[in-house]
Amino acid sequence: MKNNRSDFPIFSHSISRKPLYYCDNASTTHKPQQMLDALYAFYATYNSNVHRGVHAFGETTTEHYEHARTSVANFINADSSEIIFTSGCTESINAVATSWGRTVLRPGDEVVVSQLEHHSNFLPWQQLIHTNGIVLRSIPVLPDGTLDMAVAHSLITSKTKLLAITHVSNAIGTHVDLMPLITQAHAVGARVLVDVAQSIAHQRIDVQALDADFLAFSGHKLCGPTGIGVLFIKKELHEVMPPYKYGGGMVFEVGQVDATWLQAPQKFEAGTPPIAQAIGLGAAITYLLEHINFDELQQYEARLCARLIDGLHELQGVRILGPLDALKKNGHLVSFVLDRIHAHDVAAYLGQRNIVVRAGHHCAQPLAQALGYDASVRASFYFYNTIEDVDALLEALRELIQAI
Ligand code: ALA
Repeated sequence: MKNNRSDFPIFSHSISRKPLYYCDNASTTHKPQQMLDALYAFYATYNSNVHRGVHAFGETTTEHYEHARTSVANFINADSSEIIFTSGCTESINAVATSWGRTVLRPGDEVVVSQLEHHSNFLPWQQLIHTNGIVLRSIPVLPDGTLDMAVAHSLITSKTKLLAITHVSNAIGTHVDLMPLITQAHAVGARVLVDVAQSIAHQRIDVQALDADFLAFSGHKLCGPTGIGVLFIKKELHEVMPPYKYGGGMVFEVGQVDATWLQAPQKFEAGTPPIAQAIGLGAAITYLLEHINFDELQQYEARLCARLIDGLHELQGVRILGPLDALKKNGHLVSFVLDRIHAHDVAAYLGQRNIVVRAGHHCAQPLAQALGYDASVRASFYFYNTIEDVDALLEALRELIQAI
């Protein structure tokens, strides 16, 4: 697969002019020049607010902003009105919990999550225990890091009002088999939120095929800027959901004691939105669609994972987390723990060699507790990674383990 590294200025500006072995794409991806150019063009040539000025600049900005919304909608097979721009995946999920959750859920209603969730798809639902009296159920993980599907099916019942589930674990890379869970949730009348933050950059997502009611992701994990997220809300839910924030740009009419709102998406986008970031995200999606074959990408990343997993097996005292056979077929990240060296120390050591990985619980503490580790080292790949990145990582680990 073509690695397109020449499109990414960061690789020619690496620290101390040493090669950069960037294996932290699950945290954030790098940015292609084409996306940076779109940001620059906005600020340098037509910078203004959206949906307000009737001057030409304002109209141009609004056109670009709404074009970005259409690009996102087309990318996931949604209608533009179903795409809400937020500050990130975290805000997207919080928006659903605040608007839909607090309005609709009653004491005793059940929300089903899983032990794989990132905190951003766990804490907003946990808070509804205190505000709305809901019951939070969690699908357990098995020792190999996959979900216990038998228990999952027993947890989704007529009391379930929402299934809020990740597509791919950010911490250990497990792909969740979503369709059986979504089908069952809908059969009992529950709504479904899918957190695709960790899959959207690596495979094509179709909200209609998934039949998700809500879908959330961040822009910065698919070559877009930070500060932009997407919340897809199925059209039939727009009326029942009140705004979750209030201010300019979202009202139809304001009276002394109440107000009426514009239709979605404006209803959910109070205040000046992340204009540059949305335009940047649109450009990032255009870049990916023009340069990346997603089927090839998945196979390529899986080959990098397989090489890393095989190499780690040869080292002493390494525990690799997650479903290894599956990661070798469709993974893009590998998490592991060294018996005698804390993950933070490993990451710091690697960092000195310009090998960038993430260490910690990866904002998924319930998962770390279930699998019995407090911190892991995570290497996560994208199309610009190469075999050399994997080999540099393995070589550094080999030296570290020998030195201890
Ligand atoms: N959620 C991001 C990660 O998993 C930051 O690293």
